[in-house]
Amino acid sequence: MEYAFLWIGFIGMVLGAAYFASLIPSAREDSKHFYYITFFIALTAAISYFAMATGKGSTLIGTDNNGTRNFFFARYVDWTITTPLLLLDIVLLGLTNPNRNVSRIVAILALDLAMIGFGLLGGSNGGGLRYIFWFLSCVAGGVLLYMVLGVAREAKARGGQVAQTFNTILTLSVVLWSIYPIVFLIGSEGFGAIGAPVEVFLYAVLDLLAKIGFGFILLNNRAALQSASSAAPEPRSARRARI
Ligand code: RET
Repeated sequence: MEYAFLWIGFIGMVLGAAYFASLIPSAREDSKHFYYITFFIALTAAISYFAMATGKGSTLIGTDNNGTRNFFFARYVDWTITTPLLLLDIVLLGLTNPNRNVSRIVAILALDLAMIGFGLLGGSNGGGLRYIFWFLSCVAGGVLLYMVLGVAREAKARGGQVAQTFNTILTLSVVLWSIYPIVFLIGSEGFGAIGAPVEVFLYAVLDLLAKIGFGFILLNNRAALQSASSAAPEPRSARRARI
């Protein structure tokens, strides 16, 4: 059964990627990067789902009670690539001047990689260790959320379409991203309260909403993307330096 859900995930990601690619030619030059990033997110997930659906994205590992379970490592490869790109979409929309916030962006991406990295260690370990890694992953995610809310304040101050679209995609992302650690905990990598098919189904729904639903909303708000990318005025010092 879980393989059927993996194929559905694959088809959803392919359709999403094709749709996002179809929007690229008509996108304005100064907001095209949003389209490329979002297309690449869907493409990466499609590859990951294909790997999992064909049995190449998982491996059997031992459980605490001497049984075995499927560990879907392809998820972590996918998330390592796609969650920083999702965050990049979010911060590039929210920040008035990304060029002058490079260290902030780097910190956000690094925290995200720590969150996924600890998750990988948790998911591939047994015993009590996995809960320690789960907790560390949540700590990284909590600090990440705090930093992203800082960007949200800036986006709100920009008003209009940018503030509105930002608010929608951020709310969607915060809600969906918070469910991942719960699925981890109740699934095969945690207590095992739900069966493998339910776990695979839940992750597929979350992934489709967090990537394709997210991209659909973002890329269909052209006005927001345009005003987000219209260059903020350069600081006076920079202008003077060029003369
Ligand atoms: C893990 C491990 C346990 C603790 C936490 C986790 C968070 C995962 C998240 C994943 C987001 C994935 C997305 C995928 C693509 O669409 C790794 C499950 C906090 C937030 C958005």
